[in-house]
Amino acid sequence: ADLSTTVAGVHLDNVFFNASGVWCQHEEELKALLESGSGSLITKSATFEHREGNPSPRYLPLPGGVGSINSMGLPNEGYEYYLNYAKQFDYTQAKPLFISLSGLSLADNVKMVTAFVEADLPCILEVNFSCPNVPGKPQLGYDIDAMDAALATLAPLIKKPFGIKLPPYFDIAHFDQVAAVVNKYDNLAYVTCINSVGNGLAIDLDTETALIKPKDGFGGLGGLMVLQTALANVNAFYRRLPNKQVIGVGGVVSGKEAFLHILAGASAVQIGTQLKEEGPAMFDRIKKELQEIMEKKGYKSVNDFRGKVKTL
Ligand code: RRO
Repeated sequence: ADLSTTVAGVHLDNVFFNASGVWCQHEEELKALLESGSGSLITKSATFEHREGNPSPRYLPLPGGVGSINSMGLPNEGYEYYLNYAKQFDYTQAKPLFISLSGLSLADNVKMVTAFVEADLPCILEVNFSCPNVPGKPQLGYDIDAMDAALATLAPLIKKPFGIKLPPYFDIAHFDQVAAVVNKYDNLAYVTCINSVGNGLAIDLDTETALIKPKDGFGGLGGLMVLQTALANVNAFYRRLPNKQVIGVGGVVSGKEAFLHILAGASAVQIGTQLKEEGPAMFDRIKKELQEIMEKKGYKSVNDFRGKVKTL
């Protein structure tokens, strides 16, 4: 079966890539993604300056395989590192490069975007409006007017197709309001749904202690426990953004959840927690599993079932 797709005008040999933040802070990790079975790769969200991030422990898988909690706090090498990576990237090989930007202010996003635009590279920018883990910095995606103002500045600067990373929403009115903003910007080509479910608290029973150190133990939840929230967000935006695309992320551990994301409307599927736990060899396994499901069901390509979830 054909797992290829197109996002923001670029071709991916298969729908899978890493969720930004996982396996993508340093060149060695990005190299492993390039050599893996993924269809693409995206870099760790960049800030204007290098950041160490929050104190450790700051990421843990949760018992029982239900998912993970993280409060990384945006550790990254600073945008110039990723700009240099994008400049030396071999665009003749098969995988397109996505670059995630997460400025701590609109001014920082403007400076970073401007530098990438001036470099005139064929990579695709994904602006992260949803980091839940920087103390004192609320997620922009939960302030719809601020998000609109940021897009009003950034979309004309970027000019070509780009994407944004959204937090999960839990109310139909919010789906409507966010979609109305997103639909105002023609070159905003896709939304990536969802970032981690912000500010959960994982506690160990025996020690009666929070599992991670930053923010009194509060951190973003990912993995299987967020699957249905992710599917709802993918489908809500798929239905409301007829001229745009959705990248699905959240709760994908096997071919089955990837199939469900595509059925909900995803044009590509990113994987975070499971990639962190299993490593890049995961991509070959999950491609095989998705292919087996498609063959059993008689689907020849992902276009045959994308967005075709039935309702009662
Ligand atoms: O670095 C992080 O703490 C982080 C980011 Br920027 C994000 O967007 N989502 C997340 O779960 N962690």
